[in-house]
Amino acid sequence: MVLIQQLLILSLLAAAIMAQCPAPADLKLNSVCARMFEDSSYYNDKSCGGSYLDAKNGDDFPFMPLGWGNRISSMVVATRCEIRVWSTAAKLGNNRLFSTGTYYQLRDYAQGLFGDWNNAISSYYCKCN
Ligand SMILES: [Ca+2]
Repeated sequence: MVLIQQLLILSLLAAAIMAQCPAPADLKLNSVCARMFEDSSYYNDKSCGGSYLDAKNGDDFPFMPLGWGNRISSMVVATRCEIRVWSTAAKLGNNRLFSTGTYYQLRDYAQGLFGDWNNAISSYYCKCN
């Protein structure tokens, strides 16, 4: 019985280590509105890779921080927060609101008729309640 419990704990630990995307509640605890990652993966537990950019509550960026334009591929939005993103700088082009949750692959989210949101975010506004 003890052995089974230990194995269970070990496998839970392994799962926690493998899962790269932070939990929306953990971001909230750290005063992050949304965490945006440069990479994604078709394996959910390998998504949220590469460098990341944190948006704080109230962050309003019509122009992306240097080097971040058209680069974000996965994202986690904190509990009771939401982020609106635009496909063109200066809040032009298409826009979409992402509410609390984990977005493993932004390529899965349609933008306009034929596009998606992978490597497409060019402006953002993040806010929490
Ligand atoms: Ca990318």
